[in-house]
Amino acid sequence: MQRLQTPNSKPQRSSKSQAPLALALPRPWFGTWSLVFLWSLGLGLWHSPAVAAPAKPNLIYILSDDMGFSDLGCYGGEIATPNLDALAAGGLRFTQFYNTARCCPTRASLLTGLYPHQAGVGHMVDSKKGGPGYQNDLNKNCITIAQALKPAGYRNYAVGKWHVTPIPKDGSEPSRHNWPLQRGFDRYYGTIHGAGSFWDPSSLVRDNRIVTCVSDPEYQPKEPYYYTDAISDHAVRFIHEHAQQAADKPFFLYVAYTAAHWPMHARESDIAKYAGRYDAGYEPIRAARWAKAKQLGLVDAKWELTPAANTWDKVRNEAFEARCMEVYAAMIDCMDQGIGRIVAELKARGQFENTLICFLQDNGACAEPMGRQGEFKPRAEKPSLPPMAPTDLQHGSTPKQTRDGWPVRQGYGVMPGPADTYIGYGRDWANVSNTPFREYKHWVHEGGISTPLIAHWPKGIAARGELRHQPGHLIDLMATAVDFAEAKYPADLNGEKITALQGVSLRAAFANQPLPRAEPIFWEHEGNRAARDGQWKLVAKSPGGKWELYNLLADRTEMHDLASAEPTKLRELIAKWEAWAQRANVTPWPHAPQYGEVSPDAPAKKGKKKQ
Ligand SMILES: [Ca+2]
Repeated sequence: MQRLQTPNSKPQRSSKSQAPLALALPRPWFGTWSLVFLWSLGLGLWHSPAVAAPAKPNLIYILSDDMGFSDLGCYGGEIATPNLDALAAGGLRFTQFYNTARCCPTRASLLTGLYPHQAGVGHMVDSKKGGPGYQNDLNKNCITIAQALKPAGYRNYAVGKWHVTPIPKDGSEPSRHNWPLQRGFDRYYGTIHGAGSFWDPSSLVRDNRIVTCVSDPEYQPKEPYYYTDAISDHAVRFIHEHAQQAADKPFFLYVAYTAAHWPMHARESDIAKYAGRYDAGYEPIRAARWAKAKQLGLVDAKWELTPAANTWDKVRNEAFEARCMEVYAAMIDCMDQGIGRIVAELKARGQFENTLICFLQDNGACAEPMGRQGEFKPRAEKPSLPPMAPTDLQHGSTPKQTRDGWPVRQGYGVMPGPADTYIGYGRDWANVSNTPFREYKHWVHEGGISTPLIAHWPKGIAARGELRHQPGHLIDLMATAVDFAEAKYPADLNGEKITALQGVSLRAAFANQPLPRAEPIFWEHEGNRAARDGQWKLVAKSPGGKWELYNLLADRTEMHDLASAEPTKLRELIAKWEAWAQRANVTPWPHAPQYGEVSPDAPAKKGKKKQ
């Protein structure tokens, strides 16, 4: 096992005996600030320009991981998300906002305002490379929102999952060329890699320094470490420190939660809130979400609900499946509690009114069978592996053991939640999460790419609790940031040409006007392809799959393929998609078959099932 060695390594103490430095940090300030507040009132300084909020808004973009369209309470779900629901009630909910169907491409697109292939991240950072669109590391022809906003006077903070540059899994020294601090952020706390234990995340980094959750002297919570809370605590900390160090400047804060990506890990106190909630299975939950989404106006009652992925009577182990969803709900619940703490800190600093908060999800719900296919492994009587020193590192997503020596277990029936389990909640609950849409993470049918977007900004958005139906995409978030920050998106930087912005500012949609988008929105991931042009959607599944065509106004659940009935529209959209694929480095792609080609090995596989 590799041991962490950095110049900043300190002598280690056990987490239990270590003073809770981080959580203790904000508290002394409350007293101090109360005194300052009373003093300033007495002297009539409350309206002093020195303490006035900066005119430019702060921007907070919050991204969650692997969640479905209907999980949040304000999007039809039964999971308790009162803090996000309150932001929705005080702001806007977009009903047709889109991501790119997968972790890395979504982050690359959100951060740069480009389609992911234009930023070099057409696939995952640890997958095989291809042409310029598939170097799978941010390229030199893109900048992040932080890089764009810095010249406009912003300080920039990032917390949580980064996942736009590779990090070696063999423990060799990583290149930091695309880490947040080299990409315009002033402070960073989070994980460079994409997934891992919530109890002991791998690739954990503070600024440019690799840390472990138990050896990091700057953050030792009173409760056992849990990554979602660590992300929330650091978002709060950065807002707090900003007020202390740079109150005259606006800030951009990027908060990338890993909830509710596998593994299903959550605090027992949060899981307990959902005990028994899912015992009746998929059907009543899905039906309730569909009904509530219709009642909220998020979906059209005329659309046909897609078929269910499974029925509860076919489930092998009901207690296990119900527990998976209880933990999933608890993960989201905990994230929402953290967002509540972020909001409270903004209010305490007088920044809530002039901060644009956007919340969205990075891809549709996840059907990957992580940890569910092997044989059930019971927990041993006692830990069977050597305990880890606080500076010991485990690399990659799936740890072999917990720090106190329990082997990490997978297999159908392993009850998720604790640190010695590594389980996904599976396709059938993902289908419920994506109510009412088809498909999942990876695919670009509506279930893979549809996300809530909550936008809240009391000073900048007049509407309260309204819906917006304008189609939007991740590429619009850079354009929105540049617009409201009064920043200039550069044509070149350090001698490198910067690819032109692809999105449009959401300003018009905030005022309930149409977005001035000149061309369709496009997708490609693993050969899954789509274009959205007004009410029309062109979409195909797999590199060799045939094109389908849907009228989303009448049929957003993609149940009635109009490819044969509307050949002119079909050809028009295919031509637009092909032109985009060429200019955006989508083709040639690293998947087989190449776009437009028949798989070369198809005839050779006689007797095998067809693609
Ligand atoms: Ca994801």
